[in-house]
Amino acid sequence: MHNGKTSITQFIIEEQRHIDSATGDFTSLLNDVVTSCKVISNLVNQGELVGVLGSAGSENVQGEEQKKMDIITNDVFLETNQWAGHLAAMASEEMDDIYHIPKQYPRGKYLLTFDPLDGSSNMDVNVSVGTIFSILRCKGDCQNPTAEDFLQAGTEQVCAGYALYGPSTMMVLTTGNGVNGFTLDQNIGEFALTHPNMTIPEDTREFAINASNSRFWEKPVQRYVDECLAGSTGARGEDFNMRWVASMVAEVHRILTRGGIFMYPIDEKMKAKGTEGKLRLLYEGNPMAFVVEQAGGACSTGRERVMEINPKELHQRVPVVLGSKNEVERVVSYHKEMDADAVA
Ligand code: P6P
Repeated sequence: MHNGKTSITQFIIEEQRHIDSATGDFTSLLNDVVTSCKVISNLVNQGELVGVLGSAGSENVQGEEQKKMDIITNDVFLETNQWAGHLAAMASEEMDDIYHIPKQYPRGKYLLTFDPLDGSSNMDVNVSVGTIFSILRCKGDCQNPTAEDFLQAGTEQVCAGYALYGPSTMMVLTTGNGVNGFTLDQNIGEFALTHPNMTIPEDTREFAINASNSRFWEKPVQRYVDECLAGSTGARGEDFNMRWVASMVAEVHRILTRGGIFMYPIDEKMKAKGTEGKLRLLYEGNPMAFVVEQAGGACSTGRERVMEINPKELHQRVPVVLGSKNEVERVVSYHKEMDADAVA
């Protein structure tokens, strides 16, 4: 407790009591993740003062251009989380294969997946970026983990959350016992509990989607967005607002704060390329789905609950429709109608 607010350290210790068979390992691991985000926050806030903007001149496994900060923040996570003996291995958007804990360090019973700097292309234009993380139990041979050990449904997550590097740096996390938000007090370098028990309103009049892809959308998505755009003159009878930050963490945080629906659906262009979506299941879809569901929202592919997907590969992509429960359910119902018509 400091200035009358609970610190994230105290909160995590109290949370540990809700996790079966949790020992100090979980608490210490989560505190190391928090430390990683503090280091990244400092780098993000300094930007070009420390020469971290711009391209690294390389590509990640997704074939996407890597920014310098993608690599720098990935290294921060590895260095901060590899030594304490809580992890069997790590996996990240920025690494082709899983990261084995170096032999000089003990191995633990947890697995950590993360997107170290989601929306990193926004760094160069000084727009909010974030970190997304998810913690799983290693159910296989923790001394010799493989990529297959990470292929667990989102319902198996022990903890998930994100850090948002915005006007203030915040961390939002869940261990399956609701969602809580913390703001970094830069004066003392500690996160304070500022947003207890975050919940998503079941209804919203605000949608987020990259409308430049509209010509590729499937009919249910097209129908939903058209109705939003028609506003009070159309089927919904109410006007809608639109947002698109191109930073999933910022979108999800806005939705946790005031409701909304965020969509990165599968489309005809992706189908033609044989991909399932843009976002990655293990370190974007599942952690955000856990947080959103724990806050009373919903997260679907449009056809199935994201957290029930059984992953087939480490960097598997997934369509995402998440946010205010009633709006997600409406989009799902439009998919059901279309799929039923297609079969009839
Ligand atoms: P687009 C960032 O690259 C990201 O993975 C998410 O954070 C964000 O929601 C989405 O992709 C933005 O995609 O196609 O608008 O650049």
